[in-house]
Amino acid sequence: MMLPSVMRRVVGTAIVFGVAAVVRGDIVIDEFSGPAGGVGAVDADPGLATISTAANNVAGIAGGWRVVRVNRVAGGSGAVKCFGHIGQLKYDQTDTSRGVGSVWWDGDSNDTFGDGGFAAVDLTEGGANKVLSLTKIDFKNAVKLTITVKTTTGTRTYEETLAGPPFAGFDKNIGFNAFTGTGSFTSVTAIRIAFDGSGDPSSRLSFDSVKAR
Ligand SMILES: [Ca+2]
Ligand SMILES: [Ca+2]
Repeated sequence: MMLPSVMRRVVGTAIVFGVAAVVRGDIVIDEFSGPAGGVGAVDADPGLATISTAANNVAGIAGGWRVVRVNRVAGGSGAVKCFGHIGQLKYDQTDTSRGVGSVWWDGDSNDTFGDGGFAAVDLTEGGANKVLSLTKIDFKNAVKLTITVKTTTGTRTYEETLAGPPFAGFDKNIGFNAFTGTGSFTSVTAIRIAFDGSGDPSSRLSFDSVKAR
């Protein structure tokens, strides 16, 4: 277990994880606003065993660490990339490469998701928040999303394939009650958003922030 980290609120004052919420407002998991000069994950090798992982230590995000990880698995001639420090989370398959990727927050910088976890936080803010929101989504063609939320009482997951012509600029709000599995959003310790574009070399996905609201 890592040291408690700080989540920033759009409305209200910053609090330490685990402290009872007093002020209602969005809870920001990550707005991808830094760090300046941060690094992303880039994998140009179509082999399954070659994977790229990058971690950034960022004040104010969930657990203090953001990890991005990509694996180019086939296709094309380019790299599969995932960047999270450029004002958005961007997953891209250049030159028709195919791959999978993910971004996660679990309180440490290693390449394993969910081995640790940050101090439990109530994403519902006592029931005021109902959804996990990916803001200003921009995607092209088919990308399967798998969101995993670890809690002190179990793991919840949500899956959806975004498919179709390019879409841009909408907020995707996913109700906490749409996640299957066991566990309460009142005691969240780690979050991962995985992308699978392996079936569509022309797919890409980006969004500006992840929030509970
Ligand atoms: Ca690879
Ligand atoms: Ca970890």
